[in-house]
Amino acid sequence: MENIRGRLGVAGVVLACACVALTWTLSATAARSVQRATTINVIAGAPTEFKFAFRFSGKPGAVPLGTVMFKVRNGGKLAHTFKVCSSPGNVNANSCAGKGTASIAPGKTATLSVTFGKKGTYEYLCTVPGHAAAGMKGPLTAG
Ligand SMILES: [Cu+2]
Repeated sequence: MENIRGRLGVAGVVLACACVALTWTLSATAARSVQRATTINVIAGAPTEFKFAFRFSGKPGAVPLGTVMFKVRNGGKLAHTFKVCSSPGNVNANSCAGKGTASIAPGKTATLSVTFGKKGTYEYLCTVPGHAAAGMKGPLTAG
């Protein structure tokens, strides 16, 4: 009887260790996938007030499929937003359905996470009335 209890105790310790190791492995995997998301720095209001300047790591205008984190700094003198349209195709609209930042005051920064699920050319624009029409828009090619 003593012997069985002893064995169960050892099995319990081994199981506990396995659980800790598994938990550690899962959290390490999650952290790695978060780090893998591409970050693209964007400056609103540059090089002129109604433009966006991007810092792409690869080909200009190209974004990878998957999740992209846009870090948008307002380098202009007016408030701006940064929005990415959800449907590829029309890249010359002045408004669209999509995901965008709230208003970003001059000198402030906002982040926008966008998941590009399929290949295509997606429009980005500023949603402040008149800004996209004045030139604050352009294409991003995913995939
Ligand atoms: Cu704007």
